[in-house]
Amino acid sequence: MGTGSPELKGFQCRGVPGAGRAAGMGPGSAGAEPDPGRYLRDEGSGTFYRRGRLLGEGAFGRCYQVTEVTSGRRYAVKVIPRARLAAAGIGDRVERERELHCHLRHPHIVRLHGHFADSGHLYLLLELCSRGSLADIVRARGRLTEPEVRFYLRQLLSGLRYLHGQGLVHRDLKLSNFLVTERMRVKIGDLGLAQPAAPPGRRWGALCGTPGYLAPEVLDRRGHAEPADIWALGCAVYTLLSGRAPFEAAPRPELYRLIRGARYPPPARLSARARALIAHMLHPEPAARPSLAAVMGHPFLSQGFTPHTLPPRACHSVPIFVGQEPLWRILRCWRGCGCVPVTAGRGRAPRQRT
Ligand code: 9ZP
Repeated sequence: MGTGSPELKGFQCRGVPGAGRAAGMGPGSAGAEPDPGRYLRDEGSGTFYRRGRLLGEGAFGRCYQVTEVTSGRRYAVKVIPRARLAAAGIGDRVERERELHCHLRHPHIVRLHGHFADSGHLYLLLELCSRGSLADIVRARGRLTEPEVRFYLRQLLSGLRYLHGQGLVHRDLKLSNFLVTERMRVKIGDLGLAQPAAPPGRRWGALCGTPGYLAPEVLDRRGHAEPADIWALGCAVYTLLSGRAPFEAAPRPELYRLIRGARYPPPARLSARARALIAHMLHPEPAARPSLAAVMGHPFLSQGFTPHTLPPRACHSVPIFVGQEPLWRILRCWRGCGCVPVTAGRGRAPRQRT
């Protein structure tokens, strides 16, 4: 099969510089091997990439870390076997992701650097976020502190404001799509389901997204617009702060009943502001949910302490904040210049800091 086959029309070097036809090198390049070779080659630009470790598996294929051989630059690559593209809708979905994504540029949206293809696979070359996802962090930590959630949430809101400003709804916001960079910044990834907002009345063929984070109007096919992203973000905030998802019933009908009624277990040990924000974001009526600007201005975000940075250790253990600075910054400053940093008064300290 050549790159000119109909389902691969988007993979012929449109839009993204450096992309083009490619040849998988090594054992994986022979015929329809399921795995890509040890080296990947973008034939269009002649660039070689060394395949590193498997990062995970997605709906369409595997994700690996790769290193561009000459520059040493690292990327995450999504490897999609051509065989999967033949399945109903998959080719279109991948093509849409590529087409939408390659135009997006924002510090809190994962970058799509390019794409290429060889005889067996398509490759999406994505920005590497070396500290994994917020799902990984919550798994390791149990739950996060309110200052940390403010830190991540501000960045996610900024990325989402950009996406919505482009007329796009993400439609699959969840912790495993929130990726953390080496420098502890969070970015929204996986735009495979992103679409222009669908007004009420327009019906979708299939329910898409992650079942536990689907908004009531999405379940009932009453439209899939920006408020559905706010709902999913509310589910993410709940999960970050409490360590469990708000809607978890195993059988689907029961899960959907809980979602429609916005009936979730009251999150334990949260500040009143956090509880109020979650209740507002998880309102069953989409029109009653806050806008992005209203979330940004909510007392949970505007009145609590937000750290400027987080130490990488926060991926594994609770960061200690002394006054309004994380301990590591104070210690670093002590070591460096013998002074204690002056903390900017950014509102009252939160009640919950565990
Ligand atoms: N996770 C284990 C703790 C469970 C990891 O080790 C890990 C490490 C990563 O980088 C070293 C990483 C993800 C998990 N990085 C990363 N993953 C991405 C990604 C960017 N960086 N993406 C960019 N766009 N979409 C995402 C997506 C596909 C490439 N992922 C991952 C989501 C799950 C697996 C890969």
